[in-house]
Amino acid sequence: LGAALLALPAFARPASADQPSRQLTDIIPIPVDAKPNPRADFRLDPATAIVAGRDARQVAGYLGDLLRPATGYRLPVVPFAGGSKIELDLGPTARVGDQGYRLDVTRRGVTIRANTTDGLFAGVQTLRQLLPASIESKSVQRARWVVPGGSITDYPRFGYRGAMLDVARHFFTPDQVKLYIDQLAQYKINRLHLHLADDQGWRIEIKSRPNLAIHGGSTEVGGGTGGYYTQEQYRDLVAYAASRHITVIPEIDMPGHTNAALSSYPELNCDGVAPPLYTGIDVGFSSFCVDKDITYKFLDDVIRELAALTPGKYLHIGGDEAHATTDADYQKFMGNVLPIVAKYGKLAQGWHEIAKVNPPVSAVPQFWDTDGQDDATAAAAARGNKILMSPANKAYLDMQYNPDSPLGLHWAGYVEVKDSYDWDPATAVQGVSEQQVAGVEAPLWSETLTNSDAIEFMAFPRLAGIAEIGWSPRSTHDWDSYRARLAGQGPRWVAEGIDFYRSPQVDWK
Ligand code: TNX
Repeated sequence: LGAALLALPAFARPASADQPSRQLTDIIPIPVDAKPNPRADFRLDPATAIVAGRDARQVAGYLGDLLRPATGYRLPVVPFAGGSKIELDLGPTARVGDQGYRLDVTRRGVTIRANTTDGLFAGVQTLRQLLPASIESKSVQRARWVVPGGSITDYPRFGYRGAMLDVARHFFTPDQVKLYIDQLAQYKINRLHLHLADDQGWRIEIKSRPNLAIHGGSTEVGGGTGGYYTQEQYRDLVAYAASRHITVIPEIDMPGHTNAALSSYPELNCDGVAPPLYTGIDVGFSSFCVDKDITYKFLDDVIRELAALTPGKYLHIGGDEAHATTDADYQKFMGNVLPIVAKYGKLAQGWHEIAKVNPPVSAVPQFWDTDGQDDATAAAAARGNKILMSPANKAYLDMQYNPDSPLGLHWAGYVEVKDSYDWDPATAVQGVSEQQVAGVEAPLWSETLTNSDAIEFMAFPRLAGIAEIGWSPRSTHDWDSYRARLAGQGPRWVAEGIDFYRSPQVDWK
């Protein structure tokens, strides 16, 4: 009987245990182009090797580390192999640009091709999702590790697909940040914006201004002991992110959101008196002293040290909710600070309020409002600035899902899974079209969040939707398709230990 069945064409055979548990398009973000070939499924076996040249070895090592725990296979990384293999091939690849990849699955193996290691890494994330969910398990699983046959050609809609973590309102340890980095990477997020300073805490060691971390980092919302990253820890975090093909963008918020700094150095205050540390959650009450030269000497020190720690091109200078700074002072302040950023070889990112000061066209205003309208942002786009999209009522991961959500805020409304998926960056802000959009970012503010479970509950599932909006073509946008694919992520998150929100809008598997 077995032989007779095998004589039938594949589509006529009954579902065999070797059939893949997934379709080629059953992934998030959904790929640009997929051509299934049901006769070309590939099954990983104990003899499969990972083939990579020297330039691809880092990604190959990451892939091996990903697949070994659940399969229990050796999966050696080798320069050549004749038999069953997953091959990472760095070289000229048509259509996919500098972040995309091509993935081919045949009976004999999987090949991922890309122009860059970023592209190979993105392809690895796709391969990961094409395997059964139990691949995410940290212990050996009995499963048939079948990858569906066919080809994928895939590349992102936007170059910038980010997440922000607020480590100022509550401090998160380097290990907690690394865990989040690993979670982000699987959805092809390639920027991590770290909100390193706010009224409640200063979280990065500045050697020329030690009291910022020692005093300014000594508490957090609710009065806990806070914390900060030494420069060594911070460099290690940046390197860890880079190993996941994620660039860190550090933010020092200014001129508002600065109570922790003002409390650390009395001379930064116009009246020379340091305010006490702050552990509440109000915004808009603090400001650097715009008229004092010492303010800019201080910021020169901070920006110089931060720039030296930052391999990425951008520093984020905040600029939001400066309610305690007059408009004229805001103009003057940013007029002094933007040249300091340039002096240390960096480009500026800022919240969209910086659009008011007519910043250089290289500066990236980050739109966070809820009404899709800001004349200064539209004017900046018209002058040539790229705009980063983080509309709070769509992209803010710290908004409650509904009135019963145990964590989060709701000043921008309740944001259910469908709300966070239901928008288009190209029409999110009046006067800012597709070509003027740098990308998308999902900020996670931490007034109400104190640990990784809380981060996960707010980020998952909404982060996956923001990632898809940033990566997949507009033409693929479809709630029913997304919702079905999202359901399939549930078992993966369970296997990974991610404590996600089981939204009633999704029929979880
Ligand atoms: C507004 S939106 C802020 C943050 C808060 C957040 C809470 C923006 C740029 N600033 O200071 O943490 O709301 O959702």
